[in-house]
Amino acid sequence: MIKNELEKRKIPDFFINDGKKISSREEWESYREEIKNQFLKIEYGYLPPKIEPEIKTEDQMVNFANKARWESIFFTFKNGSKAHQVRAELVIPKSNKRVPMFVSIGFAKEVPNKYLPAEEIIDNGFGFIHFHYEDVSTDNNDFTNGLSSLFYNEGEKRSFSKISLWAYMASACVDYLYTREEVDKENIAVMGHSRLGKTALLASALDERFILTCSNESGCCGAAISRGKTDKNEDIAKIVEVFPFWFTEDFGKYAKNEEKLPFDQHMLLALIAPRYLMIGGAIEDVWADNEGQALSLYLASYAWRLYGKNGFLLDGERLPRVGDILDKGEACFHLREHSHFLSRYDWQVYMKKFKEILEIKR
Ligand code: GTR
Repeated sequence: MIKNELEKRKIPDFFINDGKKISSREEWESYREEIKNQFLKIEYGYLPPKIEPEIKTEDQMVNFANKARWESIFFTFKNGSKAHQVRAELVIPKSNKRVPMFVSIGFAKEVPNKYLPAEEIIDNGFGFIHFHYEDVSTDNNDFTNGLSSLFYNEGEKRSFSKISLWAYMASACVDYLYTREEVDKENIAVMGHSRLGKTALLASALDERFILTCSNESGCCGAAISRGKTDKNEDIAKIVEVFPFWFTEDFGKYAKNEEKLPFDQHMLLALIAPRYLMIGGAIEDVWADNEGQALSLYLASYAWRLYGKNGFLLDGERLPRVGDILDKGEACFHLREHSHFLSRYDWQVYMKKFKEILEIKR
């Protein structure tokens, strides 16, 4: 039962400002800036200052049986004497209507790739802009390469992290999509898996132009609650040991000290309200803490209710079971069979919801 699990985790109520429970949309909207700032300051670091990139495009001949147009987009960011180029792939199905899009933050450059079923996405009526996260900055402790090198001064404490840099690029993609007339600007989603699922959540919490956030198996420091982990789950101590560069330099002080955090991860999800949010889990992915992800959605739903919406609609008061697709509300969770992966099945669940969103808005 959800209630028992919540008691075990001992999660304070964070929908409280100055000792008073937040009870209206207006109160929440003024308080949410403070919550946002805490996540940036304590956990993920700030996004670097915005730079208008120079854009070059190049047509690709591969066009998915002429169903879509494919262009490579080169974003050149410049800061003083330093410059860095990130390449993204833009694929837009040919249509006489504006096309809803995914911003895909990916583990590989290639299109398609094992996590990006390009043709299936097109056939479902969606386009995408896809970039390889390590093209932005490498997934390690080196802050002197890539986009990071434009803002990083060696020896100084850094104000950003790898996750905040990747989120920065996701928003730069939206800026670019806004310049394209084929794009349905009201219907842009962000998609990320695992560490990039954490990135997708941060990107969307900060950028309200994303109507839908798909965060697949983001787990620890993503969708899952940080308090009350078991030995089998990843926790802050384990994550900062291996991946300190995903976070601020000081985040490690909350290792085995989670109760001192002035928030928990559900507040990050709450920042996405009242927009649509989909969280995915896999039953064998115990590391990511599926219960913690579901509890997080459950608690975050308070923010959706402030907008007169439902948030997460559970099936009774029980925790999700394998096979569940709990996608009736604005905040959704599905728990599939097997292990950690961004599968075709996950994409299908997310695309089905995206289509429903388009229907509702019509
Ligand atoms: C794991 C990490 C997780 C998750 C995953 C991934 O090793 O501990 O937090 O993000 O990597 O990104 O594949």
